[in-house]
Amino acid sequence: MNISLKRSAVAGVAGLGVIALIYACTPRATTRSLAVGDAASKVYVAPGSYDEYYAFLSGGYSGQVAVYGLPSGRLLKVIPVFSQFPEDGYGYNEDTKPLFQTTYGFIPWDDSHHPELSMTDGVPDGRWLFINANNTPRIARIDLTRFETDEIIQIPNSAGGHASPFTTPDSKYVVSATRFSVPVPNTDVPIDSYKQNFKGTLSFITADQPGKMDIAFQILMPGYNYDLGHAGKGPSNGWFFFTSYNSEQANTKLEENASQNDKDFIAAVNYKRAEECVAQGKAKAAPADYYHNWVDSASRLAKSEKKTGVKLLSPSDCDGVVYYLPTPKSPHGVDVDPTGEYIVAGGKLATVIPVHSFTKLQKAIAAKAFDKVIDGIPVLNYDAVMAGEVQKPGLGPLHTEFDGKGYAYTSMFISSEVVKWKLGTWEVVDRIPTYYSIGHLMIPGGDSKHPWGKYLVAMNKITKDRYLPTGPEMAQSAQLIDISGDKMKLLLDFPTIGEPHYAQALPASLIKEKQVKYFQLTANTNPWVTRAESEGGITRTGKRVDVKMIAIRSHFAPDNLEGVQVGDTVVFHVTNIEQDWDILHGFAVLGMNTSELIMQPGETRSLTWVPKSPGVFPFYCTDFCSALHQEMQGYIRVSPAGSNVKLVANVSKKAQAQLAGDAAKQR
Ligand code: K7E
Ligand code: CUA
Repeated sequence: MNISLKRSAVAGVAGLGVIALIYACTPRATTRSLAVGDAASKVYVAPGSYDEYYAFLSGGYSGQVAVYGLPSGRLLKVIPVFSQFPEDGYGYNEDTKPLFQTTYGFIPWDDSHHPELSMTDGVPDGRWLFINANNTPRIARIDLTRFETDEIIQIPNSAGGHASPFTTPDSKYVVSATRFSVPVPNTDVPIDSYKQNFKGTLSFITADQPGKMDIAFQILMPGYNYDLGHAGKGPSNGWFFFTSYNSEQANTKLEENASQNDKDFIAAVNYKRAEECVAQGKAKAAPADYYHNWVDSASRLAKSEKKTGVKLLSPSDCDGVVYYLPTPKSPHGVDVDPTGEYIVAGGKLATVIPVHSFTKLQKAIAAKAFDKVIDGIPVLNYDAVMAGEVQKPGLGPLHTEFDGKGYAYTSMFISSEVVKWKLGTWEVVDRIPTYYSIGHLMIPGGDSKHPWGKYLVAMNKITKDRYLPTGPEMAQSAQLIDISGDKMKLLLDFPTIGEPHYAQALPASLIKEKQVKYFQLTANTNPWVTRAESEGGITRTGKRVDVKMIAIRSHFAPDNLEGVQVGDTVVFHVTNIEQDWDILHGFAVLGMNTSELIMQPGETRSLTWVPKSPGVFPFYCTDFCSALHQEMQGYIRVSPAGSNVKLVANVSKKAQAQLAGDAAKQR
């Protein structure tokens, strides 16, 4: 959700403003009484005990992912994805920098909204988590055996990768639809030529092979704003649904100008049909440059490749590939129920929750129940595809998830509540206030074929007084709600990082036992690996000096270096030769212009340092690793340019003996 919507929702939209303000000012007193009784015991996970679920919350404008345990709401880890992370050197060290390569150059930040778990047969399988970059459209893959970002692909012909990276039930594709329509390809045209020149794209990206993500094809769409998406499943497997707004095609003051039409559209995409058309050569080869970046698993070095060209499919060249489902008033979320029959939209300015039927959609297509055709896309008749409308659900429906027991839960941004309703009868059966202005909500597996319908996490937008105040910006928040009974119960608030848009969660048992504990030193193919002290040293190539070092409790070796000169570029390659779980070392040198390195066990990391003045500069381990951690240090001497100080790295007696032994063996 963007700021302008927040503003209009809270202060502007005709007739709703007053109600919004009333809801938004619900006094805190009533909130206290809601989390009573056995709530505390339900979220209490005793010290040393594990949580039942892993939850992955988007970090919003932090660009990262935060991992929480549920039900405790304890923060377990921040996984850096699209933003540099000095805590472990991600995006600062030489090894991971290529992940941030784009056609716009090196980008150290983005805004991430939607984490999405990989699935097998429509159920989260715990292999990967995908997440989108909203500003410079990209999709990242996180490996859940290491909780690390392994791959980032840029999406060309796109601007605002918001409807992303929702996955197909087999994880064959993740998608990205452009939020902002732009000229395709992007060229210099007057902005007010929007209607003629601006287009949307829906991108299908292959995702089932780690390290090999690629743009399979793009579908060229009318110049609307594409907002969110979800794959079909079961009977609707092979289809993808995307919401769009601004069917008015306004290019200024969208707040008003894009809220004129009574209905906008959900694009129903038959992507199996798209595959056929692409195979038949009906897509045009279009120019497009983009980067694909991935981590090589043996060296743990990120690589970057520039790609050119995409297959661009126009709906008018492939009949049956896209249909429009009319949907009231600027829809935001689109969610498909576990059976795959119902397609639920969240019309953020609508007063009902419209539900489309996949069976009726197929019938309407067969009967050609079209109201009109836009750019080769038939618009299906609203009544012909409508399964039902949830009446009087509240105000500002945004997102819906499912409990697998026949109920749906919709977040209501303006009236700040979660509304539970029954699939099929469309009756509202329960509602619970949230504090305040809820955005997404999430049930573990709640957008899949198999929800684990015990908890719901509400992620709140304008939650500004749930915790001790912290200056002009207060803590963002999520709320945990018990949905195991007939009535929803508020259990817990917990603060989040950045702005928590969407989240995903799954039972801890699906990934807990698969965790990598350390990297095999013998399998490390980094060209600068140092597997033993005897392999360390210092070498000069012109003005570049490379230092190979080991780190082990509790020393670096070598730890005294001389012969470096002002004007040199020094690259430290430090290998953590520990082969034990959770034994990490760090590395930092006085005056460096980057973050520390953190080396996981068995891993090599490289840091570039350009000394600017003569002197002796200490370096040290930044990660407390043993009782003698504070002894884990060294010095590097820097002499003036042209000095005749010899290039040396000290070698211990033990390493000398090792070297002598190796030499003897070779004789
Ligand atoms: Cu509704 Cu970006 Cu999915 Cu925020 S988005 S809420
Ligand atoms: Cu190694 Cu502290």
